[in-house]
Amino acid sequence: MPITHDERSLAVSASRHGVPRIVPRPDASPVREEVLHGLHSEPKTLPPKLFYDDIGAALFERICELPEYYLTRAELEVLRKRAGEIAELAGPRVALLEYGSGAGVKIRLLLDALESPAAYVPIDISREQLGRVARELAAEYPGVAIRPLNADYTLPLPVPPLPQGSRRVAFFPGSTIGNFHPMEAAIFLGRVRRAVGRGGALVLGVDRRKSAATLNAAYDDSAGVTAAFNLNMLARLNRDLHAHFDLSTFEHRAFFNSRASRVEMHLVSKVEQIVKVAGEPIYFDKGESIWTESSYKYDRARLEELIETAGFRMRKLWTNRRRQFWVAYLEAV
Ligand code: AVI
Repeated sequence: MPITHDERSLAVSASRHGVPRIVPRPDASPVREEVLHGLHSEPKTLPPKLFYDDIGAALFERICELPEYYLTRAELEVLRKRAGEIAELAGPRVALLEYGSGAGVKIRLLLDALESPAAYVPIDISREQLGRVARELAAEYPGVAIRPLNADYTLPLPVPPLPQGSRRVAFFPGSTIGNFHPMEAAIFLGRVRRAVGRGGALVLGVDRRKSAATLNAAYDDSAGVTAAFNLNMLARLNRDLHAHFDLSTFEHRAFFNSRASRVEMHLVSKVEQIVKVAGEPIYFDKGESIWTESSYKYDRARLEELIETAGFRMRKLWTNRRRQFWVAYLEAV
């Protein structure tokens, strides 16, 4: 699972006899330079895409079921209620592109509601999960061309050829847009805008700004699953990048930064120490942290600003009963 890719490391699938195939990539290890650059920065950082090796992807599935982590349930509530409206807006024979397809739960709601969907392109960095989901969907939806793309979707990527004349509708659920800095979010959505083209659309999930207490609990759950998810990043570096992190000397910390409107996740060193990473010594003060993730929370004004900057127009904005989460239907302008 790469954290960056080039043309060679992109694994584009070919569908043969309806069975999606993922072409093996030559390089599946995290990129040393990006990790070392982050660990030599001030403050120290690691990119959140490193969370999602196979263990991290499984831990994230568990997070989505935690009582404190309301995001997934709130979004599913909206998608279940509005799938028919989304299908009406999208029209027939749509080619769906999902950025970060994960376990493939939400897409089934759209595939079931859409009229004769033509194609589905799941894009994900977790290769094992992508292959499994693509195979399952190919069996369940034999009329839909499944074209999995094993890639880091935060970077520019080539979209595989799709059925002629089909409208492209992108799907970016889960409020993963919140994991981008707002400026990067606009650049990323601008790329999505270009991928869907004129007449295309985007179904976007966005977490709403809310009380610090609710947000802090969602990112520091009582069962410690989010802590395990965060610490797995170091375990992964030990496995894949010959790092020597002693996980018992780091602790998970998550809090809502109200001024920046984001939840921050950090791994804090409990002791002064030097850790060897890919052959290089990294010095940690006691209490020094590695910033592993930001999760920006949007109010209406900020969301509209983001959407407009990226070249979309808001056609519909739905929320769940408890008004925690938005699903937006955006049209490319
Ligand atoms: C994937 N992403 C939207 C999650 C979030 O809420 O920012 C990742 C996550 N991090 C901790 N818990 C969940």
